[in-house]
Amino acid sequence: MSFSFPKLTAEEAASHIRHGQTVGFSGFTPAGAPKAIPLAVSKRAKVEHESGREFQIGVLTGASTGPSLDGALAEAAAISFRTPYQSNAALRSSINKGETRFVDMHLSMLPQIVRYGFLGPVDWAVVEACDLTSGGGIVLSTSVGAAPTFVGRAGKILIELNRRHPPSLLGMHDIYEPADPPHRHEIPIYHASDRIGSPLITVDPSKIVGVVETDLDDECAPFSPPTPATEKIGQNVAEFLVAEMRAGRIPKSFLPLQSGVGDVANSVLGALGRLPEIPAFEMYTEVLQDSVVDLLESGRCRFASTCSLTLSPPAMRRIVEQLNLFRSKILMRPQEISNNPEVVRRLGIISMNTAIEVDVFGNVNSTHVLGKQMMNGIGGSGDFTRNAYLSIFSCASTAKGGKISTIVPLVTHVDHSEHSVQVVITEQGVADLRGQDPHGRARIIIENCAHPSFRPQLLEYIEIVKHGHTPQSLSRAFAMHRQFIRTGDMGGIKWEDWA
Ligand code: 0RQ
Repeated sequence: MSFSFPKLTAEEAASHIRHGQTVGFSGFTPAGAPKAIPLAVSKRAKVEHESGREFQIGVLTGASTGPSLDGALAEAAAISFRTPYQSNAALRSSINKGETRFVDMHLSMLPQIVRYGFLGPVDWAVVEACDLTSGGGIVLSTSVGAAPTFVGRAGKILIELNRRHPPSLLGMHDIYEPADPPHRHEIPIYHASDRIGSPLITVDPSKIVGVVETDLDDECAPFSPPTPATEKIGQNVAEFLVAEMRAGRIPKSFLPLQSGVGDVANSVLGALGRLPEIPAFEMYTEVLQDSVVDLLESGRCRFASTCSLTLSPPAMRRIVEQLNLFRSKILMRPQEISNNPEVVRRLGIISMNTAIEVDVFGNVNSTHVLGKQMMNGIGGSGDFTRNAYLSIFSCASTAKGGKISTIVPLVTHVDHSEHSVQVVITEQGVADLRGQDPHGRARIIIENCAHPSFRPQLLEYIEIVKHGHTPQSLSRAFAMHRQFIRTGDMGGIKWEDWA
């Protein structure tokens, strides 16, 4: 398609953005995030800082982004405020030093929070597109995220037209923005594949200030090779789901799956694809990783509703080369729909996310190391977990070379409470918490999921603190963490020293 908007260099586009403004960038994970304009903004920030002038912006995106956006802007000390999720080392460091204010938010809620004005005005929307019309039609690239809301709310819009993604991606997006209360209706999705919206975003063309043309791959990080622990976790999850099917608690046609990001999630999906007893399934998820491309190609996954194609460049090329096949099997939705609690509850999603630590009662910490250092953020894990038919958390039973037990007496930060977490899985085994009181939960989690080197001390803890509906000792609950801070090891604890 053709368009009549001014063509700008990235530097010209960046020169429009002023200190103190709030920018809503497209992208959900590095997929579909602008790359050239934020990089140019970061260079500009460095120049301003060298001249002794302030230059920082508020950054809103769908979720995390890549090195050219979060990475470059954080390294240039150019982000004053960031929400809702991130996973970049430089930005993480800036957040943990207190230099960037970070609001960790459920991803499904961000668009309406922006629309309600809770975060103040959005000055700019900077959006990556694969096609554009003069009438203001924008075909997004490899994610939807919160881009429809950002362009709707923003005073002005800059477009990065990325030629690496073909205009024929048209038809892979399903843009639907719910009306705000009191006018909101139910979201009419009854199957993962239901299309309810428009294939493109339409904006007031007078808001589009210019277009920067690029030709760049998404900056999605490659996966680490599977470890024995991630392989075993994947196998444990897959075998648990088969047993649930045999017991009649999951229908023979199966239920749609949501899967988080990272190596564990990739291994789980690989294992599910390999088990012949699990029928071809659908996904209703927020992030589509490389393993799902294989499953869609082989027919093991019938359909994937997602918010982003978080794929390595080779996996993305496979999609583009077989667009006719994949167009009928993938739909990208805005995050307030891909992660919508109403739809997750209705479809009966099986959610599978990763924990940093889990306590013996089933509370999960997904975000904070030792209760204070932000890792990435809650992301979409809460949207799915709280509303899932079956909510599963997995992680390796130890971290940092076996010095840390991921099963602890009490988590140092709660993202998912015991009321939402139904199943915990490590490489050691499966703890099915359904119908268990806190005493039962503690035994099952310790015996089935804790590493053998930490199991005796955790069982001893439960023996010592056996009274109360939830057996707990306020003086000892963080002893393992406190000992790790002192000695670098959670093991060999003497509970009497912490009374
Ligand atoms: O540290 O990177 O220095 O080696 O945490 O841990 O085991 O590699 O696991 O990459 O899958 O990430 C929860 C962070 C897991 C992620 C989390 C250290 C460990 C390592 C990473 P190193 P692993 P993963 C969909 C859903 C929240 C958002 C979410 C996450 C590093 O899955 O951010 O679910 N989830 N979104 O060594 C100290 C412990 C530790 C620990 C692990 N107990 N104490 N360090 N580590 N456990 C996606 C979106 O929402 C977009």
